[in-house]
Formats: sequence, structure tokens, C-alpha cells
Amino acid sequence: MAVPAHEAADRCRSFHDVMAQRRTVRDFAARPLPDGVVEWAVRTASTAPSGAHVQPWRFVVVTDPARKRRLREAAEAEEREFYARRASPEWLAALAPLGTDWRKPFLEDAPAVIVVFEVHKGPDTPRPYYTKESVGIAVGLLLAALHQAGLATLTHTPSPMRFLNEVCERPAEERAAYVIPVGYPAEGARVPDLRRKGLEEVLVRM
Ligand code: IYR
Repeated sequence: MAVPAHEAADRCRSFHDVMAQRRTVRDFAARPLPDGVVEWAVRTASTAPSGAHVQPWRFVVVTDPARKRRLREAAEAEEREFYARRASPEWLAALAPLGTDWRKPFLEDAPAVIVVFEVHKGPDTPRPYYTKESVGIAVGLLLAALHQAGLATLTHTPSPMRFLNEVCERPAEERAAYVIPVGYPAEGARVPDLRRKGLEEVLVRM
């Protein structure tokens, strides 16, 4: 892709200005997704670089209401344990400003929930390399693609995630890594008052 050098910084800045508007949303409207958006976003995610080009990812798009309900119920069972017992006091204190708890209505409210699996070595799948890095980059592209289409996302990580194999009917070599509700924000949806680190806090020049 040829970009004249004198336009490069402006292009980067324009992309930054779009991405800087992205916020994690936890309250979704029932409004359906425009046709084709999820498919194009998954194609974009699947352009990510991966170790040895194994492309060790699978994207399960759940829209069926009954399956979303099963997903919610199973996730909430794990999350109840997390908030009541598994999380350390330090972890709970770090989450307090976000206002999260065991309740996960967004898993039913969002019109689509994308469950992202890492694909490990199995009977029909090769050994992947740098699996977490590869899948993480793909998810970053997925979030960016959906955001620039005007859709909101939530990067949700129930723990542990084994229940997702059953809910999504995936084989044992696939391991869920992210649960991403996608949709339009509910009217009046609020987001925490967060600030992002400035360039000088994240960039080291030498
Ligand atoms: N998985 C839990 C807890 C949680 C953990 C982190 I780190 C967050 O940034 C947000 C939530 C939940 O989804 O509530």
C-alpha cells in the first residue's frame, strides 16, 4: 500500500483520532447489527500476523438467543465464584472503579457475542507458535474493525473458560480466550471516567 511520505503522519493521526474514541461498553441496545459487519471484521482479524503463519484462531459468533442465555448462565456461575472466592482482595480493589460484578446481562443483550478461541495442536490442526500473541493481535484488529464501523465492544474474560467449549460446541484443542459482546450502546450507557496515558508515559526514545 503506497502512501506518500508527506501524508503518513496525517494518516496515522486520523486513525488515532478514530481509535481514541473507542470505549469498552457494558450496556448494549437490542438494535441489530448491520449485515456483513461481523464477517468483514472477522476477515480483518484473520489478516493478523501469526507464529509460522499457523493462524491459530477461531471466531464463534453467537446470535441465537437461547445459546446466548446458556452462555450468560454459565459465565455468571463462574463469575459468582470469582467475585465471592477466587479473586484476591487486591484484584477486587483494582476492579472497583469499573463497577463490575458477577452479573453479565450483556451476554444476552448484545445482538452478537464473538467467542475467540486459540487453536492448539489437535488431530487435524498443526502446532501453533506464539499462540497468545497471535490471537491477541487478531483480537486487536477485530476491535478496531468493529469500532470504525460504529459498533461498541466489551472485551470480557470469564475465568476459567472451559465451559465455552461446550456452549460453542468446539473440540478440546480449541481454548477460549476472549468473549466479545458486540452491538450499539444502550441509550444512556455510561462508561467509567478513565484517562489514557500520554505519549511520554508510554514511549521511550533512545
Ligand atoms: N472477569 C471478571 C473480572 C474482571 C477482570 C478484569 I482484569 C477486568 O478488567 C474486568 C473484569 C468480569 O468480567 O467481571
